[in-house]
Amino acid sequence: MTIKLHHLRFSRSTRIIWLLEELGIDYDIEMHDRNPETNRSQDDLFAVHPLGKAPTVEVDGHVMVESSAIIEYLIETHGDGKLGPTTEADRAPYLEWLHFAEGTMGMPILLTLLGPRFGGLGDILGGFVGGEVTKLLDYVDAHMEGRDFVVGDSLTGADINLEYLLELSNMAGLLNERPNAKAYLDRLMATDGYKKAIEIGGPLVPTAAS
Ligand SMILES: N[C@@H](CCC(=O)N[C@@H](CS)C(=O)NCC(=O)O)C(=O)O
Repeated sequence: MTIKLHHLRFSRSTRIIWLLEELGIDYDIEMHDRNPETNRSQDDLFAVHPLGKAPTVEVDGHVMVESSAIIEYLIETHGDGKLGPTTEADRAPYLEWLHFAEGTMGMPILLTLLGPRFGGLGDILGGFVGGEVTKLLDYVDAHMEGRDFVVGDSLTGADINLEYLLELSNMAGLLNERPNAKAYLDRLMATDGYKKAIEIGGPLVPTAAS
């Protein structure tokens, strides 16, 4: 049964296009647009899953949401040994980093980017979120010192999951003083798989040309 990815333009479902391209497996893709006024997903995505979130993937008879779970499942069941940890010792850090992206890092980064659109986060929430963002990005920057990939010596699903949040962080200038994280992001964005994903799904955020 063919895997079907529901891709919302300008969103983190781009990372699943990247994953599927790297895995080299057949898939169908259905494009969904954001509501031009609210920037939220619309009825066509809610018709697929009650949360109306992207990515949503139809796979093995299940309609699946949550990037980290989708990445873990697709690598495990359709990966043919690709993009997972290459040693038993890497398995724990691989799962940790794979889930760190959406589990701990996602919300503070997203709130930082969305805050200005909603009149700012205010002193209390803004202080909490700002402190988290500093801690999280410093952690990634320190971890990437002397490493090419977040775990092991080759690209894994954990790198693919992290890239989206690092790219958004970089757009907000948050990697300017974090050279290891910035160099890591640059390397990820230079991969053929990432470039192919952007070619298919479009950029992560609207640009003048899109
Ligand atoms: N933790 C979820 C977050 C999913 C999510 O919030 N996706 C955004 C796209 S970046 C979305 O669907 N936004 C549209 C909306 O919520 O209306 C994941 O990693 O898949």
